[in-house]
Formats: sequence, C-alpha cells, structure tokens
Amino acid sequence: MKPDKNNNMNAHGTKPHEGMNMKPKATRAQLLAVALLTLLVLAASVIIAAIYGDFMMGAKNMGNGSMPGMSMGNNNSMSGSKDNTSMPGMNMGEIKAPVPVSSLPPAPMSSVTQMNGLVMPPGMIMTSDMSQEAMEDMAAVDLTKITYTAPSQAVGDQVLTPRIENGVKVFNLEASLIKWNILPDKQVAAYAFNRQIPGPRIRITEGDRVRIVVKNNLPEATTVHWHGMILPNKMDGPADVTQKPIEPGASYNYEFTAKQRGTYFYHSHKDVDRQQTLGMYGALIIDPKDKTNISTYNKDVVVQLQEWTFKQGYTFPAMPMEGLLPNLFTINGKAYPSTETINAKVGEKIRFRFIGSNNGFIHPMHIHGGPFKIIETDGNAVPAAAQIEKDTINVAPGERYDVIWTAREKGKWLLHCHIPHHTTNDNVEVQGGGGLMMVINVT
Ligand SMILES: [Cu+2]
Repeated sequence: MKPDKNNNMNAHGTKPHEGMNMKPKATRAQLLAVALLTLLVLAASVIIAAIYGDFMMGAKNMGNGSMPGMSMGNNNSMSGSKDNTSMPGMNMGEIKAPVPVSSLPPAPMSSVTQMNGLVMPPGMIMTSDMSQEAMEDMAAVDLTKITYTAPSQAVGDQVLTPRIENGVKVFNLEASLIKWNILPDKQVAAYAFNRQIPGPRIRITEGDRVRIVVKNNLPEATTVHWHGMILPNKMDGPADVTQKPIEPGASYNYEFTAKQRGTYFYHSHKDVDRQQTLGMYGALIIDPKDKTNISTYNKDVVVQLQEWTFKQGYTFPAMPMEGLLPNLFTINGKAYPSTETINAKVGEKIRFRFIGSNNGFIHPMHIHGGPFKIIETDGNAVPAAAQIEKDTINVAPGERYDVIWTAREKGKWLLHCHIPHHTTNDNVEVQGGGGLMMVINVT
C-alpha cells in the first residue's frame, strides 16, 4: 500500500478530516477587522438599550392598567414574541392573579371644596380660566339664602286656585329658595315656585284668559316661560331675549289666552341650567272646551321627572358633566318609596301625563302589567288610527306624553324609569327600588 501523503497523524494524535487545511485562510488583518466590528455592534446595542429601555420597570408593572395611560390585557404580547425570555423577569401570555386586596392602597375620599366662598362639588374639573359666573352657576345652593323649610311630608304639584278679575283667571307664583324633603332622610335645597317641588299645578280650560303674576323672592333675577304655548312674544319669557329679567323683589305679569289644550308646563328661563334644574317648573294643564270625542279614563296622574345632585348635605344643579351627574331622582318632587301610590280597580283606565320637566336627562318610562296607548304628544291629540301602544316611552327634556294604561290584573304594578341607576337612591335600593319609581296598586 502506497503511503498517503495526507494520511499523517496530527499533533493530538488524531487523524485530520479529509480536505482540511491546518493553516488558517484569513489573514491577521481580516481577523482584527471582524473582531473590531463585533465590538462596535455590541457597544451600539448597549447604548441604544440604555437610551430607549426602562430598567426601572418590574414584572408587577405589567398588571392590568397599572401603567399610566396604558391599558394592557393579561394576555399581552408586548415583545411581539411568545418567547418568555424575550423580556427578563416577565411571564408573558399567562393570566395573572390580581394583587391581594390587603396590599392595595386605601381609596382617597373625594369631598366638596370651596372656591371664593362658593361650594363646589367633588369630581368637578376646575381650571384657572373658569369664570366666577361659571362657578356660581355650578356651585351648591347657598344655604344662608334659604327662606323657608317645607314640612318633610309636604307634596308639590298642588292645584293652584285662581281669583277672577274681570273675567281673567289670575294666578300668583312666587319664586324663592327652600329646603325640601325628597325622602324622609334627604332634604335638598331647591329653587321653588310657591314653596313646593314641583311648582303648583295651573289647570285651566281652552279659551281661558289668564294672568300669572310672578313675584321674585330669589336672591337673583329670573323669568318664567310657558312651554309650548302659542302667545304674544313678550309673554314668552326668555330673559334678555323677549324681556328684562325680573330682579329680586320685583314682579312681572304674564297674560295670554289659552288657545291650545293638553299637557304643558312652565319653567324658569333665566340661568335655566341652574334654576329649572333645581326645581323651578310646574305643570300647566289645559282641559279641552269641547269634551266630546276625547279619551275616557278613571284617573288622571301627572308624572314630572327631575334629577338631583346631592353631596355631603349640599345641593348642586344636576347636569350631564363631571362632578354634577345626579345621584337622586324624583317623580313629582319625591323619590321612591316616598312617591305617591296610585290606587285603581281592575278594568279602570289611568291617564298618565309624563312631563320631561328636568332639563338634563332622558328617561325611558316603563309601566309593568301591559302596554299603554299614546293619546297625546306635547299637548297635541294623536289621531285614533295613529295611537300606537307601547310599554316604554322615552321622555326627553321638555317632552310630554299622555298615555292611557288599563289595570288588567290585580297586584302591585310598577311605573319606573328603565335606566337602572335612576331607580336607586344614591345607588342604594330601598323597598325594591328608588328614584323614578311608583306603585300602581290594583285591587
Ligand atoms: Cu331615567
């Protein structure tokens, strides 16, 4: 056998692989260049990580919502990889248990605050560019200006008796600040007509000539608007538009002939978001002159809706904005279970007159025990062929719906708003509900 030139033993006594050359092909200069390049890349990656990386972040920072301005689910994949080692100290993709309740910090308690002597509600965003006028509009009712405290069992919407002067029905309204119980243990401060919430019911007949003398005993100016009425423009009421505001201590006479019939209401038309919201409204019912061809019913029930924002004993005007969202709700000035119970017998028909007297929220009003028929909208009769039946109706601010509900079965049937929060008293249920709720007791 011819000795193979390549069949030599190497220094370690092993046989080198065939074709392998013991001598490196790269030069020293090439090796140095590769080594330097590698070092450069390493240095660059350390610098980039130092600039953009957050080395203070631990695994606990990855919990739900604990990163400011960031909402991360438990099954997040921030690195875009399922590789658990891609972010040291983190177990990505695994559902984390919440931290123990005992380790959570106690919640800070919000409170009413004071600004230039005004009481402001908790949770309100106040900025340095907010005007004093805006603050006064949203502040709590000034308890030092209250001139009357109504008995806790007092009810509003009392029918107002007119006096007749030369064939004109003359009504007297007086506006003032009062304290009013919407529940036995909840006494709000309110802007009221004739010391009641809602204001007194003005009930007249189509064709009547009426004069309403409005006396202002509020500590601020006001006016009154006759919602939905066809009347001379200067009797319409908007402050600084059709008339000068009625100053404190002054009076104004509104006079018109009732050309329409149906369910209407009156309310303040000066700083409406405050005055009306805090109680300055009342029903204006106009009976038809011709009583033939009208729906028949056994009972006539007015349902006026209102919201209240009552915090730490202070009453703020309820508004759809932060800090002023309502926590109490009333039908005719009372929250359930202090609302009126309507008694009826099987077969009887009840006419409910829903009035969106509030000015901030919509209430889908629902009646248990079967549908009702809509006979009038905003005071206008609905033609018989168009009188649809529903069991829930949205009553928006300013709207009126007159419906006929038939007592079909014995028992306690609820009439209530279908926004569940509106049927609680400050988020608490009392005797099965609260707020915008009343019972129809059918025997
Ligand atoms: Cu509601």
